[in-house]
Amino acid sequence: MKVAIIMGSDSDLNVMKTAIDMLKNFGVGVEVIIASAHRTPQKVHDFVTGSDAKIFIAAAGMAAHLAGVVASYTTRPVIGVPINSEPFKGLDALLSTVQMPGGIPVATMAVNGAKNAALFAMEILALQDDDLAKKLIFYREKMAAEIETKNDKLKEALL
Ligand code: RP5
Repeated sequence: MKVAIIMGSDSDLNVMKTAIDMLKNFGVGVEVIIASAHRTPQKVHDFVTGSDAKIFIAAAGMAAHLAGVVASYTTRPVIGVPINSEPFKGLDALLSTVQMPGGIPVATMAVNGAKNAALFAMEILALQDDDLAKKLIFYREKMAAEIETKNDKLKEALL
């Protein structure tokens, strides 16, 4: 297992499924658990300190301290995904995740930024994995080709 995804609640799975699927599609090992910084703090501690994951992705909404707490237990990279929820639409989780005090970094993605969390995790892993680096380059090329196809279709439609 290379990447561990920790979610504060099962209600975060809807967003985080994108990251899980993406990591699996790229052939990266992933473990997923639900553990809350507030509701099950001991579980967060025990999981992080016992895990062999190279990178942690922590997703939480509302007063989203999960990524910061995970980062407090490890010097491995922690990527935070603030989850959109009512009534503040993710701004609460964004600020809770991104505004870390100096010394304990969390690489914070956009609100609901599960896709970029997976990609960023793989970019870190690819520093020591040439096959994964090639897959990421291919992913970018495919994305660029899709944009060109859309551009061509737009031009045709506007002629
Ligand atoms: C956070 O509180 C979770 O990460 C979730 O985004 C939010 C709401 O949790 P539930 O009440 O849906 O379990 O800890």
